[in-house]
Amino acid sequence: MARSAVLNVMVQAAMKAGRSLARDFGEVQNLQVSLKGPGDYVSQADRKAEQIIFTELKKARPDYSFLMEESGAVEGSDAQHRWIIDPLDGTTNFLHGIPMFAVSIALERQGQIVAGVIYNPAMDELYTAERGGGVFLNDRRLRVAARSKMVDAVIGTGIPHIGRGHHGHYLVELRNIMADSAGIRRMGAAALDLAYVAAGRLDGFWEDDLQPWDMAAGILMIREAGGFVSDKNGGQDMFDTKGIVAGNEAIHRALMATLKKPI
Ligand code: 2AM
Ligand code: CA
Ligand code: CA
Ligand code: CA
Repeated sequence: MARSAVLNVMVQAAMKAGRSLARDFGEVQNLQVSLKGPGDYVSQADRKAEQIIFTELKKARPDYSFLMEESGAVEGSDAQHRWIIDPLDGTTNFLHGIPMFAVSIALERQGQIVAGVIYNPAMDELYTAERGGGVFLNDRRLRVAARSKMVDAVIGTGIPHIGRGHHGHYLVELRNIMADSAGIRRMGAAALDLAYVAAGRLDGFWEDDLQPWDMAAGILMIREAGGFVSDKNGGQDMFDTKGIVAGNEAIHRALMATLKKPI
């Protein structure tokens, strides 16, 4: 399927930032690193990638607004359109030489996510989605996995640093998913995890404490792959509640039920 002009702009920006990340990944030991919060590191590589994306998108659509992990919100004259950007999802992996990291860019129009790109330069995997147009990994159209039983399902999650204070019910949830599923994966890059749900690699995913830039592109991808995404209450308020549950229809329903179980 042909990409729209705006999706092409996003792909160019993500790949240019991805090439910068790939170069820095080759010499991570030389990067300056600082700690922003509990378990939340940032490096020159994150900032450089964000600057590349900002410059590319600003050039192509000068009026649009921005929400970026490292630089925050930048209001444009067009408040109806907003880019939501994670320049490097999986910074901890990146800094440890683990090739599970990605660039994530989403476009929101009037509060609705209409396009998304996630690019893992280490594996050269480019995920693209447009609302109503499906989701692709490189040139291949994606569908969520067909497995319908939790006992067969591999479920992704992110384990929050206890110092972030949002973990609440998390250890109980972890225990119950350990009991009900075929296995749990913790890969350390939330945007990629969501892309993996869209690709049918993970049957489901849940996490409690994510930011819009971790989720925006991946949410669209899962929907376009025929999957279900909700917040922890079953609503669509993922950005404000920070929680997300995803899978095909059956696994999403089963995950919601397991996540509500007591110990
Ligand atoms: P990041 O690498 O872009 O910071 C790792 O636990 C996963 O959770 C990554 O996708 C990471 O994104 C994300 N994450 C979201 N909020 C975080 C936080 N406050 N601290 C660390 N990782 C966070
Ligand atoms: Ca971060
Ligand atoms: Ca992130
Ligand atoms: Ca990041």
